[in-house]
Amino acid sequence: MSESGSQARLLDSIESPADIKGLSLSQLQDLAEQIRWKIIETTSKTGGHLAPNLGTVELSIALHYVFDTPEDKIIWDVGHQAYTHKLLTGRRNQFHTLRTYQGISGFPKRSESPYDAFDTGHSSTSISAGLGISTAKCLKGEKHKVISVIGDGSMTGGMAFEGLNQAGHTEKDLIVVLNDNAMSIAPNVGAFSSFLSRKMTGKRFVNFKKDLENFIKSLPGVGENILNFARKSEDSFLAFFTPGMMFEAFKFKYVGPIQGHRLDRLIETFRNSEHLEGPVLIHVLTLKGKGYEFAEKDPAYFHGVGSFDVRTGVPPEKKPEKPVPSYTSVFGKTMMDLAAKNDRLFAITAAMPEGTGLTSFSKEFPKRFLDVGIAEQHAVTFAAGLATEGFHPVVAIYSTFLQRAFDQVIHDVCLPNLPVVFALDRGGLVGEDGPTHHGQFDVSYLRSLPNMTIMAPKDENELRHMLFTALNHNGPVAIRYPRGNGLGVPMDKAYRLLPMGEIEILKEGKDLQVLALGSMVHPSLEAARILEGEGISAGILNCRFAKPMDRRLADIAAVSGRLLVVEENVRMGGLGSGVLELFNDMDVRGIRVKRMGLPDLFVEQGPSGLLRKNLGLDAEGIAKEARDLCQKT
Ligand SMILES: Cc1ncc(C[n+]2csc(CCOP(=O)(O)OP(=O)(O)O)c2C)c(N)n1
Repeated sequence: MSESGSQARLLDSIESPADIKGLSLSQLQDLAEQIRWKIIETTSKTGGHLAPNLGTVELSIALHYVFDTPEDKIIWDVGHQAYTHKLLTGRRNQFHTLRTYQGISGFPKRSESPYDAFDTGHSSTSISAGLGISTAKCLKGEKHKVISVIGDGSMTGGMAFEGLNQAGHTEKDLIVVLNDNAMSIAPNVGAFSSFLSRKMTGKRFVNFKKDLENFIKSLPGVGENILNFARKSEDSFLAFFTPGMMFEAFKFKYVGPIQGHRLDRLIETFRNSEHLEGPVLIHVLTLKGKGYEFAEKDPAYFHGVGSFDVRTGVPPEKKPEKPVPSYTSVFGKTMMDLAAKNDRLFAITAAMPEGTGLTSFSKEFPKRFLDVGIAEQHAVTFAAGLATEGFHPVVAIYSTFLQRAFDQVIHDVCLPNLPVVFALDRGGLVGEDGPTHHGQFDVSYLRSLPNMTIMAPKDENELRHMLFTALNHNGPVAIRYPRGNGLGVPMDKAYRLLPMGEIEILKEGKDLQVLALGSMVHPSLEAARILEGEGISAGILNCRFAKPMDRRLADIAAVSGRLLVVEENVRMGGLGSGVLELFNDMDVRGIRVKRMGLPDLFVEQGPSGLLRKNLGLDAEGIAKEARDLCQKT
């Protein structure tokens, strides 16, 4: 595809959805092409959720064409597919700043625009939020429409069904648009997905159909008529008896499936739905990556990408001095290695096989791997069930998404003290996805749980030993590690059991001790080198375990009487708080403790390195705090 100069003018004239209301169908189609191009061009520089957005161009145009936003509310589930919505709602001129530091967000944000009805980033929330908005509007006597747009992947989250269940019960006005592209990030999974995409072929479907036909035939009076109607074509039979049936059971009026790249069909359907009362579900079929051949061919890769060359779809060539593996890939390889020796090891992901490094594992050990869909709560309790039968499940999950399963971690894993390992990828700042995705809180939210052990490796080699240690421990363990590449350290051949709860002393020091957790260990070592040049002798302690804590810490820190605690987690309730609690419980006196970590706010988006620097969580920042601590005491 390419963009001509005359085409560019149409998009350039759109300041708000009002500007598209008077356009003809062919102008709207031109606009769709221009928007596609703009999204490809921009994400090729900024990175972003390319494939999901290419699939929702026509859908977004049609919604804004028919409905009167911002009074009518559109809630985008996850919100990773809302770029067209952003372009149509006054953010065209800032679009080049997408996902950049201080630029516009990659997700809807109420503080960014009155057209963003709800802040999103985590999945499966749009039906509940839409229902809340609809209920409020009803109480206020307002008649505006509420539209929740949710993908088939996000529909696998239990919360979506909780919303459907309530919507059907209260019969509130709500339009749910199901954007069905048969993909989550990876191909969608589960029985619901088969239902939607009509994979009910072969023996199972034939049997199902036969049983259904016999049943319908037996209905006195009406059976034969229904059957004739349903038999008109195989297609209508399927449409009649599969997705529609299921949503109608939830008391939704089902409309569809609609071709999601046909603007005329979408517009007509949305117009008709405006007059329907109660909950309505419009089933729209789209193609993930539509219009960009590389994304159409590999929608999983282009789900969320870094920068790439538009002509080839390939990322710019970076020539590393030596290849450094990511923490994610080291985790994935270690899992394969350990699974080969331990037939009780079982790996679980919630719709992120690639993101958590488990794709190869899933191929090598298909019976001991499960992608549960976007269902973190289920993943945790499913793991707990496995553990009760002597298995050793590893739930590989991003730190930010485990938040959703907090009660399951407490009630189903920690309370019965089951040996479930949580591999928390992306612990700490994640960069351009911003506050919805930073792993800011895990140490705080896990530290208070009885039986829980929390580890954080200083490098990718230690991650391997931690996983090995965790799998030899008879209780819950969380290992949190950062997004991105490791440090390129040599990898030990043999696995080692790390002494539980023990600090590793990396460097002795007489002026102060720095207790660093995970990603903060190496910047602390660097800080020690800076300080050395100034005549300050800093001891560096690799904390390794945020829980249990090493009671020897009091003696180690007593050497200098100064302890600086550094972590990439919120200070509140984090490792530093743990140290203060420990010292208080032990009645330790005479040690000045200073805490460094993330502040008590949601950290913005931007390159992680820059964000850390701004927050003082780099070598310079640590050295500065160390200096202050030495001067003040
Ligand atoms: C609670 C939660 N878990 C995981 C994710 C990561 N995630 C973002 S988008 C996505 C897939 C969504 O699939 P779908 O709703 O079908 O949208 P599509 O990308 O296919 O358009 C996943 C798993 C998330 N955002 N929230």
